[in-house]
Amino acid sequence: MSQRVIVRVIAVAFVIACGRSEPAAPPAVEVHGAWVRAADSGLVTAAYLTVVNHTAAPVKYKGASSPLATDVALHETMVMGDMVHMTPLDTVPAIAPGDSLVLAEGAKHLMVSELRRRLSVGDTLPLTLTFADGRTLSARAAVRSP
Ligand SMILES: [Cu+2]
Repeated sequence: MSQRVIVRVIAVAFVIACGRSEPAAPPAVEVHGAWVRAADSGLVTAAYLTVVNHTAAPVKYKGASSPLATDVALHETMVMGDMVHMTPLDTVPAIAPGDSLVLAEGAKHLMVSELRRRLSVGDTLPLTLTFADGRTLSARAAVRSP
């Protein structure tokens, strides 16, 4: 191969590399469908959402917080006969690759304590989720009627 051809091959490779538009990297861990029940200032409410793990490694939920609440804790609702109990969950299993952590009515949920202001329908509640690997995720939960 002559010197000239090599230069040309390199130039073409350079053009291809630069001309290719970088595809948007898929979000590694995503929050879907976050919503929270409307409630008055000072009260307790519940938030629901789904965390989807798109990474190749398990992701472990650690905690959540909101600037509009004193405390945000993971709870589980359990129905025993006609009694409904809620228990704080200190730990949940890691979310496997491709799997989700689903927080839904009558099941796991985020207990949002002592709202610093009223949450009205149409409003949003900012939430920050933290994970064991140090990753944090921001979400805005849409306020829905109770
Ligand atoms: Cu609860």
